[in-house]
Amino acid sequence: MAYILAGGRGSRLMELTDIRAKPAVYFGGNTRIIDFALSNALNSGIRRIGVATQYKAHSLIRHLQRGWNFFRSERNESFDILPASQRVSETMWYEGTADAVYQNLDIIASIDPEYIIILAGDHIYKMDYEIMLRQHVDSGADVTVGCLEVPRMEATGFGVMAVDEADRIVSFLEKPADPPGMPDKPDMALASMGIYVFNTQFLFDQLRRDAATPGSSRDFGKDIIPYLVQHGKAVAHRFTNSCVRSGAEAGGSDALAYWRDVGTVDAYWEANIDLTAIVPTLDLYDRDWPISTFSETWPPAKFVHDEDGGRRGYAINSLVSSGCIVSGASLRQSLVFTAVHLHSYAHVEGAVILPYADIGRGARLKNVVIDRGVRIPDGLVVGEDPEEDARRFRRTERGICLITKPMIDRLSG
Ligand code: ADQ
Ligand code: ADP
Repeated sequence: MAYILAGGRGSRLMELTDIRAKPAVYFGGNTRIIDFALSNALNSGIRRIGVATQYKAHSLIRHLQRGWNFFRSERNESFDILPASQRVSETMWYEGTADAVYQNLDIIASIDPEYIIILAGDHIYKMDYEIMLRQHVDSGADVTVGCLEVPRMEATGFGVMAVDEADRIVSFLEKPADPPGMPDKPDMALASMGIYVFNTQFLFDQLRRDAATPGSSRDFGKDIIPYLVQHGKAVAHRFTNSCVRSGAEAGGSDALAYWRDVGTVDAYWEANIDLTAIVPTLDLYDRDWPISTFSETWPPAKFVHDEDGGRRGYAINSLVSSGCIVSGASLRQSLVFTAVHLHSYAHVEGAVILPYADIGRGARLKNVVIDRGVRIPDGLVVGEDPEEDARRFRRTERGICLITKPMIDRLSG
């Protein structure tokens, strides 16, 4: 069984997660972030899935119901959406990530899987979890923790581990201020991906023990994993290209495969814009490892180009989703989601435009993220005057502007 933690807000995405949880945030044209973990599970042969939700879960739950509700109990499959519903105590929502599993122990018990893989619903990657499960069974570990190498200075936001020759974890520090480097690569640290394989019965025992431990924050990274590194057998599973069954990723089987947290507006913009590269590292067209989703059916994207009238409608190095009408507007290095309209004489470059947005005549936009349904007024210019941009929108350090509906309303108000 795969159990996906999808309850966190992802507050560093700023206004993008004001109305939806991070796993529900749109990514890649017609998918959402959680579709990656779900598709990995499906492609790995897992047919029993639970998704724990909490923060602003409406958009996420609607997406899961529309797109992922096709599992059938008579085929021994299950798909459960598990919102925090105060099932254990009438005063407590999910506290930490471990609690988000603990509060549903009875539901997991009724499904009765032998092994359970705990996943995060907020990472972009392709991974065959069966390889991790096999390693878990072969090594006889109590818990197997997915991990990857990250630059040491970036590891402050991760659980950081040290391992012995057999990849048994010998120390684990959750979000250390000064992360320890790897013995052979002092500038790199071995970071937890926040994904874990357990024998279900063993996990149950640990969750009950943790729930009875005063002062525990009921979290995998803060409590359960550090405890098992001390008192049990915790083993690291290294995420490399050999964990991507389709083998589409370049750089040899030992090389680090594509994995992104997209936790900030900059990282989110960059990972989306990366898809417009001539050969992107993340292949969304991979038939061996499809990323499934719920997607509305719209007619094909339409481009209106009227040379005589001076309205040139075209897109260069861009992805344009179905339902879009690009009428006399130009797009460069942009990713446009479903049913967006761009009107004449608009020029857009380095733009991530979420569904149902409308880009007014003559607008000039550079390096922007435009939220769902935003109507960009005619003639608006973004990306040419940093101070003006910062006054009106959420401008990041690297100069990306996030534009949401309330920000546009304030412009005219
Ligand atoms: P964090 O990245 O801080 O650390 P955390 O906030 O614990 O992750 O969230 C992990 C996952 O659980 C996310 O998918 C989130 O949406 C979800 N989640 C958070 N709170 C939840 C709740 N109350 N109910 C349901 N779901 C919830 C973790 C590990 C680190 C590891 C990083 C890798 O603790 O050791 O390095 O993930 O990103
Ligand atoms: P502009 O892009 O000049 O601001 P419109 O938004 O009215 O003007 O669209 C111009 C062109 O885009 C139309 O002439 C038509 O070719 C195409 N278009 C707009 N809406 C539709 C639609 N619903 N179905 C098909 N084509 C459309």
